[in-house]
Amino acid sequence: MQRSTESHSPKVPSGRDDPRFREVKNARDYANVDLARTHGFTRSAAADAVDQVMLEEQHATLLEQGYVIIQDLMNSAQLDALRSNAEEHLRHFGRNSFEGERTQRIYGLPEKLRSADAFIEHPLILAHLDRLLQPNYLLSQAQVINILDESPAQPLHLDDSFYPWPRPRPALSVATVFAIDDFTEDNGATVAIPGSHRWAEDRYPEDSDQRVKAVMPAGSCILFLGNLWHGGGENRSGASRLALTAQYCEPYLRTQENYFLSMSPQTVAGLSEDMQRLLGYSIHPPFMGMTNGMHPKRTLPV
Ligand SMILES: O=C(O)CCC(=O)C(=O)O
Repeated sequence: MQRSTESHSPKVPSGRDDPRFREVKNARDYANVDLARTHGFTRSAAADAVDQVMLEEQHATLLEQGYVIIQDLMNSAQLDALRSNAEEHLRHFGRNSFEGERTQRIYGLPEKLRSADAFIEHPLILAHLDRLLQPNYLLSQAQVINILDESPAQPLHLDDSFYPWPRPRPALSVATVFAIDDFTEDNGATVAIPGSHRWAEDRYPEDSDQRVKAVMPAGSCILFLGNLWHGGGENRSGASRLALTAQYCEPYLRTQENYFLSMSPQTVAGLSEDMQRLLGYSIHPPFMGMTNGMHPKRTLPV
């Protein structure tokens, strides 16, 4: 028996005057036309309110050195909340010398630790990212890192080296490391090589290169470009060093953590606009990130 197709026939737009119709003639139109229509970059109102003079000074330092240390970003209540939430998850040690055999890491923070949001979406950090990356940049990964006493230094590395464009080039990602404990000379403060974000592909750190330790009080942060050589420091202090790191990448790149799998839609629906955007509930024009031809936010429960 032949089935009737009448009820399934699509509504055909009436022609070029139909507001739903967008003409795409060539590659340039194709890249600029918002085929997903509702991708609009929802700017963070809090990031817009940041002191622009201070932001400009920090930005200039960041571009010059490849990093900037920003003090007093988080208050003691935010640090305490993070510390107490993290405690129950600090069970695993690194699986290799890069992660650190005497280093504990918590992955998947946006699902596990609500107290991490205040670090990940800090308005000043977002204001910096707005200057460094394209709209709708993504959270690539976020971790709590606890470097235990007697941990050797982590190998120096770049955070965006797995994207296969030869250096020198602009950074494809940007990272923070927040001090939850004070970072001191001997407890594993992040180590960076100033200016190394300008190095070519075939240049590697030598002993003679200047190294800087991000010695800073708890609540401060080192913000750095993904093409800067850096690593966790050696800890010989007799105590552990707790930190939170978040990495952000251009909106057209694959993220390190897959938040679509590690986070339930119910959890995402309850998050701020900024967090939703960072977690990939956005469109990079013309339609990267769509779900069934729609804006991915339309998949979230209301
Ligand atoms: O713990 C730190 O200070 C830096 C960690 C880091 O760079 C990394 O694990 O990729």
